[in-house]
Amino acid sequence: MVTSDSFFGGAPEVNASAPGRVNLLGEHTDYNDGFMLPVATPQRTTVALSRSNDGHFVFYSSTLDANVTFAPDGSAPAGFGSYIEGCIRLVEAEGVTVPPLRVWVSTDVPVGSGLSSSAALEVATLRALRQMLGFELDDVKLARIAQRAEIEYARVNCGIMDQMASSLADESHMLFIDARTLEHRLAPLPQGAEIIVIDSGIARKLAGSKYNERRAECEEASRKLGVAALRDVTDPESVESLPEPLKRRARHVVQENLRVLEAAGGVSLERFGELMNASHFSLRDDYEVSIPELDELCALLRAQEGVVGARLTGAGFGGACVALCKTGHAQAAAEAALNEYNRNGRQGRLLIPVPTEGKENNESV
Ligand code: NG1
Ligand code: MG
Repeated sequence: MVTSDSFFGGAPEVNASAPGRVNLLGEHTDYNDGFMLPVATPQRTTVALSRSNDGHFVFYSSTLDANVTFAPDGSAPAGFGSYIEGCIRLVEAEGVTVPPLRVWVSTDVPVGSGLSSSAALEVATLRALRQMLGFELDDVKLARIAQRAEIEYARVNCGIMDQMASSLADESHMLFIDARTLEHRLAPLPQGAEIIVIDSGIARKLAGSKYNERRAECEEASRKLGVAALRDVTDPESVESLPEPLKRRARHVVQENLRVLEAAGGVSLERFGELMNASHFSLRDDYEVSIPELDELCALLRAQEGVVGARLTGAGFGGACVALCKTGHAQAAAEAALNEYNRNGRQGRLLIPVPTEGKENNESV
């Protein structure tokens, strides 16, 4: 593995970082112009930059131990380089001159677990570019450019939640986001709350196609209801007139937005847990994006002492579950749920609270 010092032959010119995110409530609402409540992860991605002296762009990922090199009029091959190249090209499109750069990336945000390592990479890259080149870019505009990098260069048709969260959230607050206006505010976590995130170990292979299918179903439901987006449904009963499966898809989105608005207004830890459970059942039964492993993992988490609610987080079809519990219970609850879940050869793993090496070695047996 190449260290930052050896990659740059000394210290880089600048260094910036950005977190991943875990969404506590408000799933499949961002592309419906709705509301959500993500929190920043303790895991972060760091991007270091220096001007290149051979006229080429060189990107190195210490996590993948891979690098890409290309000329200024060329482009990065598909992979981690396209996220970085997208950020550079879109900053250039804003009128900023970007010289050929050496870019070093390091992350402890798990890739492919639904904690949005891609948004962390985009936001950290844009922060590093802003710092090095000194252009004006507020944090909301930065999130928009990051989202465009993902859509146009990494070819993932994502909503705005991940990039807004990575750009503006912190670890000890929820970030309330209105995906239509991009209005946002930090809201305190329910009093006495601790977060648990466990990766189910099931990769989200179907996510691409089903994700887009759900987006299309929501658009069709909006058309039939005569609204611009499901966010605009004012009478929740009106969705019941839709044909199947649009009725259940729309019901999920409309009710999920109501749950977020209630939670963002400030509720007890117990009530927040109920809203998370309701979100999971709605994602399972109406939106149909859960899988048996996520249902089981959530049920195991709910059964632990101190846990008030659990749900799948992210798009579904695999990936992670998030739970809220009373302060002081997270470690024990997560370990107990994981031990049970992993009994039949499953590969579940704790993401939050972040396991320390020592703890993993000493306590997991
Ligand atoms: P995940 O599954 O965490 O990557 C995806 C979308 C979000 C949002 C959620 C569902 C991407 C990159 N992100 O998140 O914008 O729509 O699903 O709430 O596709
Ligand atoms: Mg992503």
